[in-house]
Amino acid sequence: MNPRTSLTRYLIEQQRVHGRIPPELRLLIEVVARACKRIAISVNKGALGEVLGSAGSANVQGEVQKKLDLIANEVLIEANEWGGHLAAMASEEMDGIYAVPNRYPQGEYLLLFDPLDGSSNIDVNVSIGTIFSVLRRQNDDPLRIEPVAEADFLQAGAQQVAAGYCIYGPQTTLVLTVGNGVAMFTLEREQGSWVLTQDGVQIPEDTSEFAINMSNMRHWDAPVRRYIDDCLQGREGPRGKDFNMRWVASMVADVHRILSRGGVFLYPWDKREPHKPGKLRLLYEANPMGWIVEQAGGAASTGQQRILDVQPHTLHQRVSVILGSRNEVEHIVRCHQAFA
Ligand code: AHM
Ligand code: MG
Repeated sequence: MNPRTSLTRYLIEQQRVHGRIPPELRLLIEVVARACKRIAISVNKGALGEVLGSAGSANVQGEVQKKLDLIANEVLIEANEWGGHLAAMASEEMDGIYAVPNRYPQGEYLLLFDPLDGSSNIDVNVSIGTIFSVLRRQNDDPLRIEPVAEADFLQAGAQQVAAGYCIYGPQTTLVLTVGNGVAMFTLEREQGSWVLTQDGVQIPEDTSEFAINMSNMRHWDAPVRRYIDDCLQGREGPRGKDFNMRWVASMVADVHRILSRGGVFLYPWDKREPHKPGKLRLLYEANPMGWIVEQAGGAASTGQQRILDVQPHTLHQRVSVILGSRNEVEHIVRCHQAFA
C-alpha cells in the first residue's frame, strides 16, 4: 500500500472526518490546484515557451503586466468558471470582478487571486507563486437572486474559508489551509500529483531573521525605522542578539521561508505614496498569507490591528503587512504603540 497522502485524500478527510469543508469547496480547491500545475508548466518552460518578458500592458494599479501574469490569470479563470462552485472571481490583474458567465451554473463561493506573485522575479529565474483566497457569498435569504457584485467580496479576512499559495521554485509546493492548520503538498512531476509532505506546519515563536526591502528605509515611518535600527545593532543593541536579513522580493518565497524556519516579513506603509496604506493588496496577498501564518501559530498585523480584522472598502485595497513569528510580530506591534 502506498503510504503517501494525495491532495484529494487530504481534502476528503477534511470533509469527512473533520467536517471542515463541503464537497463544493473541495472541488474548488482541487481545480485551483490543477490550474497551478498548468501555471507551473509555463513557468518551467521559461524562454522556451516564449512566456518571459512584458505583455506591454498595465494593471489597474499601473504596474507593468508580464506575459506570465496574464497567462496565469487566464489559466485560473478558464479552470474555474465552468465547475458550478463559484459565483465570481477577482484578481490583482483585473480591474473589476469576473462573474461566472450565465451559460454556466452559479455556485456560492468567491475566488480571489494574485495569479503570479513576485512578477519582478519571473525573468530572472527566481521563485514566484500564485496566491489564492476563498470566501463564501453572504446570502441569508435564499429567495434573493441579485447579481454578484464587488460588494460581495468586501469581507474581512477572518471570513475566509480556504486560502493557499503555490510556490514555483526548485520544488513546486502547494500550501493550504481550510482552518484546520497548514498542510504542504509537493508536486510529483512524474505522476502530476500533489503529495502531502508536511502537515500541522508550525512557525517558531521567536526569530532573529527579518525580511524587508531595506532600500526603502528613508521612506518608512518612525516605528519601523526604530525596529530595524535596533535589529541592526545586533547583540550590542537593545535586542541583545544578532539579526540576519533575507529579502527575495516574492512574497510567496519570503512567507515560505518563514513557514519553514521562522522569521518576520514587513512591507510597511511608506512616504512615497502617503495616501496608500501600503504596497501589498489586502484581498489577494495579505489576507490569505495572514491566515496561513496564523494557522501555523504565527501572527499577522498592520502594526495597528490584526490583518484579518481589516474591513475592506475596495477590491484592490492595499495594506501595511507585518507577519511571521508570533513574538517578533508582537514586539513590532509594541514598537508601533510606543510611537502612537
Ligand atoms: P506583485 O504581486 O506585482 O509581484 O507585487 C508584490 C510583490 C511581493 O511579492 C513582494 O513582497 C513585493 O512585491 C516586492 O516589492 P519590492 O519591489 O519593493 O521588492
Ligand atoms: Mg503579488
